[in-house]
Amino acid sequence: MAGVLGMILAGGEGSRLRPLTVTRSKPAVPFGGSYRLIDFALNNFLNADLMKIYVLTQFKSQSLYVHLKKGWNVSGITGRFIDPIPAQMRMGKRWYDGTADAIYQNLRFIELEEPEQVCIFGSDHIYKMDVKQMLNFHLEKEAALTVSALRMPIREASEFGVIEVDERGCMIGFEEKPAQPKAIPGDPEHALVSMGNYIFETDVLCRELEADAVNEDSSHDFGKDIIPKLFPQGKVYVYDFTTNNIPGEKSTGYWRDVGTIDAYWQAHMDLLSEDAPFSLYNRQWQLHTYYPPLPPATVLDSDDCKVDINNCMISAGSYIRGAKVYKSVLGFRTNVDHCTTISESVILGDVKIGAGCSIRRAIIDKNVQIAPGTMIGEDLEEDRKKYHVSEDGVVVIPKGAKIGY
Ligand code: ADQ
Ligand code: ADP
Repeated sequence: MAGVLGMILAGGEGSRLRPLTVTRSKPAVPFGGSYRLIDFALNNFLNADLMKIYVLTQFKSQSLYVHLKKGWNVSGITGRFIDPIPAQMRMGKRWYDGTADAIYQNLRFIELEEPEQVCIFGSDHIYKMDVKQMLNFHLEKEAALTVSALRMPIREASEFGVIEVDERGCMIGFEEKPAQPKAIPGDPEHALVSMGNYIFETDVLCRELEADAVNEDSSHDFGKDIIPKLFPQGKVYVYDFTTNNIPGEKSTGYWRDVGTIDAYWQAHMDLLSEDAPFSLYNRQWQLHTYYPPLPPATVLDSDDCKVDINNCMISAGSYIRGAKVYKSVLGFRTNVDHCTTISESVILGDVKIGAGCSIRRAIIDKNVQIAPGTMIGEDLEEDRKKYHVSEDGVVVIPKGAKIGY
């Protein structure tokens, strides 16, 4: 992987994930108790031994910076780096337009590294992919660009780039977020969609970005502009994600776009489901992250309530006394007091929940304090007056809120 450079697009605003993205960019959103969304993309590179990575940030990047500095610092090891690049207005007084412009404004860093291939990956999905296998496919095909893809139910495909492919895996059609997605031939229920991960030959990338930059009709986006222009030249190939093998696992093709509150909540419930399609426990594919210096979680009875916990993930530093917690993910330093019941909820951490509360189908952001006796998720009509409630009825308590005080 010596001649390969990784560029991670981590500037996503994540407007559909509000209020979780009010203070932080989407890749910095905590996930699964101890991780942040960007960790999954970074681990895909780390586990493939690709360790020259630039992380391109734009919106509200401070907590992402802190996470990278504390958890992903590889400085001092020759030939390895994970360096955040802030948006610096190198090409004039403007932020990045689209994703292609984000790379174009940083072409200088690619030129300095002189890689043969550049892997441009998004950072807001939950999945495991051995990037080396995708690179081998790219090299075998002698592709100019390889795009990874998977089958998606056709009713959801309008949110993605929809691909047509020939029997050799060569791309013969591409439409970014079409209103009427084309089905896979012989499979009317599914479309083949782009995962937003690209491996480019460096010379092709530089050539296409230079040409795109002076095209006034372009929105400077890979999906909208670069791929539609490049694929008719016959050198863009499509990598079937379901052929990617993760050591120690059967391929499930698990890939989740957690772009909405409901998808984010559901991906957590997936972690807790029987026969979970996404495992955090594979020792052959360790999921690295920043882990704060905290004691193990403590769970104990109180004088008046027996603690009862089932099907939960509880992060370090948590303290649960006499509470009942079911099918929930609790982040670092979650403190739950006696006679409180929590179910089907996601707690991001640094949260204090008083005694006698009832919390159902909720997402509770960091630094929240909930007063004793508070009900959340019991009466959605009431909750809607005070909190953000998703389409599927998940209540979200924003970062730093003091509820019931
Ligand atoms: P979108 O889901 O619309 O489509 P987009 O908003 O372009 O994705 O974001 C892609 C990645 O780039 C994300 O990781 C995001 O955080 C990051 N990003 C967005 N704007 C950025 C900016 N200005 N600077 C830096 N990073 C930025 C894309 C493709 C589709 C494909 C889906 C898969 O265009 O074809 O199907 O991803 O989710
Ligand atoms: P997160 O909620 O994403 O975990 P933290 O509370 O851990 O964020 O903060 C991480 C870093 O981001 C800290 O350095 C903090 O000072 C900074 N930070 C948090 N919120 C904001 C904000 N609204 N504006 C600027 N910096 C912030």
